[in-house]
Amino acid sequence: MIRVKDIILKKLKESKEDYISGEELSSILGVSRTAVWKCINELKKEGYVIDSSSKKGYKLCYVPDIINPWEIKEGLDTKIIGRSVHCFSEVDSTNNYAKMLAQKGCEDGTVILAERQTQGRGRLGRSWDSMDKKGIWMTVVLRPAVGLEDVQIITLAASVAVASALKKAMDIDAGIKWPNDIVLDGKKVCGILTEMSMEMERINFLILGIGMNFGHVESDFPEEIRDRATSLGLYLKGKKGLDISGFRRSHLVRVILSELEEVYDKINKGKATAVIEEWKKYSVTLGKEVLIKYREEQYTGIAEDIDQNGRLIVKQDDGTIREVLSGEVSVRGLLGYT
Ligand code: BTX
Repeated sequence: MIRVKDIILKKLKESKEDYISGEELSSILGVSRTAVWKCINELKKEGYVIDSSSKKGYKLCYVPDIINPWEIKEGLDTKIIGRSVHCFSEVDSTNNYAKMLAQKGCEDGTVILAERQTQGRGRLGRSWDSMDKKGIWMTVVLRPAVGLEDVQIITLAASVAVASALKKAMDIDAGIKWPNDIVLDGKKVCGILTEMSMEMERINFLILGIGMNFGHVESDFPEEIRDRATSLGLYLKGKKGLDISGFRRSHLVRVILSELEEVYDKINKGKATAVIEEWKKYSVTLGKEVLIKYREEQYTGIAEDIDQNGRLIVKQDDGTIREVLSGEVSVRGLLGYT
């Protein structure tokens, strides 16, 4: 539902350098000038800087880095992903909310974002630290037109979309640790959690949860993950001397959604091989020594390739070839595995 506040924001943005009077806003919207004034105050509380002049009206001077549907949708060039965007200041987990919406039949490409998650989830029941306003905590509901065998490819595709968005939006060269951890200088900056609902042997929907650390300083991370986690802010500062305040989460979200739509389209059109080739370009796994843990078993080997279904092909020291579809994969030199 489009709210009066959202329309006021849109009008202020359209006016750019000019003031727009309270009278004009109230007549466009069909609400009282007091209602307009209340909305302006709400926007100010959210961090928008709006100059108010009794003679000239209102002018937008500064847009904060906040997550709301207008900021996300403004300039979004996708057809499917992000047609519907839901934003919250707090949820338990955007994946949980997405699942609930998907079960109610929400459309393909619905996006859920939150400023903070109280129970952000990682894989295998682990937790995902989701600090208030410091990251992109986002889930996309997908209803792919492919079979179960391609689910893994969609997981890989999501990491390709994120890595290529980082390059396009922020000129950051990220790597992908199989299957879909995004790493910078050997530390995790983004994790992806894919969950699935099946019906009669076919995919009902996929829930693609993306957690990107954006503005964290080192002390924002819990001590136990500090040596393995990083944020875009930390990376930019250390690597390029840049301040993250020059970037907007909403812009990065848009570019991720746009890149995601591109790979999603390829998969739906049966072009999974192209996605796999792209994944290989970003890989920081292939050619490295890996430690695989799957249930009670544990072994090491060299990650040689990924196959057309997205399985990691590992060659053990004795020459045995193993195909890894799930389980815990540590890559020597990354995320604390030495
Ligand atoms: P994972 O199981 O690969 O990673 C979880 C592990 O990573 C944790 O056990 C911890 O060691 C470490 N960790 C926890 N929080 C962070 C963090 N912020 N940065 C770096 N390392 C961390 C990866 O799971 C999948 C994460 C998906 C998160 C998204 S956020 C939006 C969506 N909603 C939700 O609940 N989960 C997904």
